Amino acid sequence: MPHVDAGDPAELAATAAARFEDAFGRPAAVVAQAPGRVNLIGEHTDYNAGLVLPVALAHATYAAVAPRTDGVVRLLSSEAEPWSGTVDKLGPGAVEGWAAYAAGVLWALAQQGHDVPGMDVFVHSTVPLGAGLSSSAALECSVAVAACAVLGIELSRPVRDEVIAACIRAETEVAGAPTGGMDQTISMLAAADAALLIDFESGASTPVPLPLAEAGLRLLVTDTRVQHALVDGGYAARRTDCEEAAAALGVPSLRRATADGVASLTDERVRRRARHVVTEIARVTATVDAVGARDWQAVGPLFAASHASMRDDFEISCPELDLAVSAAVESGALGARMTGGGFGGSSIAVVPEHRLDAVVAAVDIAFAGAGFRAPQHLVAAPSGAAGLVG
Ligand code: GAF
Repeated sequence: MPHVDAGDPAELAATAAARFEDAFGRPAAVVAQAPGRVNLIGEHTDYNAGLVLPVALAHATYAAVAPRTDGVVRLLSSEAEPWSGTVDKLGPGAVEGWAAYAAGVLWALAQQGHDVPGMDVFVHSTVPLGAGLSSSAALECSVAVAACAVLGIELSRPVRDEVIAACIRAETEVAGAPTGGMDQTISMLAAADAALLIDFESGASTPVPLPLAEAGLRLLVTDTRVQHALVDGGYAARRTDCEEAAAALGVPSLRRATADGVASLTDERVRRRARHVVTEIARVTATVDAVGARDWQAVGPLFAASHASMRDDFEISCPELDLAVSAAVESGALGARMTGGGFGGSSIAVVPEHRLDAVVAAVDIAFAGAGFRAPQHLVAAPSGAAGLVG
């Protein structure tokens, strides 16, 4: 099956270190990795104080880093233009493009009171870019973990929480993507072989074991290769609609909204946005229950309802995502839905292992028939959290 390989962590870390040394003429002090993610269910609920259920991928970003004494920051990537600047000019408005995510992390760590020195950074990633699989958070978290090591900060649980907060500030304030925190949280707190139930009201996160292998199931992720960008206006507009709904209902967030309340909203678009959020939060709870009961059949209708809600009420799907979902279900997936921020990006399907090749082939044929660009697939292996490598 053609798919995007996660690669071997030791080899990828060695590659990042070797490219660092080639580029900067000295060895890296540390190499850190941080995973991308795929969300099982719970979309656009994080910034509504709701529930999400993401899984960390084996696909990750590797950051090789060494400190400098002159306050200069140099950022290199195997996939993008180099950037350089100084540690006192890394904040909002000072950096653009991919470098804003990495530089923004150093800025946010300094804002937290850390004495951040200049740094040389080389990043190398197997997280598909612009595929809705959290390449931005993987970049942020890998740089943050490496920077903490350079600063001599041990990666305790409270430090992981600080790193999450720093990465969210980098993304929202420096890169300008008004995202909700799910991606940074799963990258820093994931547990292997589990999804993570994150409650954005209480702040609690609970691993939900995913015994997929014992059920003969795999998680198939299909990247439609319709590039999505969270700095575009669609994501922010959805967020504004949700805030408007909460304000109209007099609740602090849509987590506190009821179905009756939502039905009473007079603005039709805002009502549909709120209905998506309220029903999606309920679907997260139902999915956790189904997974806990090993009732995988129950996941199918929940995924279907989630996808329909995003397509019709939240209006963040696209023809390619709709086709990836319908072709997967028609060819044997137990359930499929679009995943992530939307406006392109990826779908996720729960597929019996013996149907995996057939589902991939069916999606490929459907895309070719529709005249769409060929999609890319990967099998998500629920993986652990960001950390140092070696
Ligand atoms: C993107 C955002 F970064 C997340 O915070 C979340 O809102 C997601 O879209 C939608 O569930 O990944």
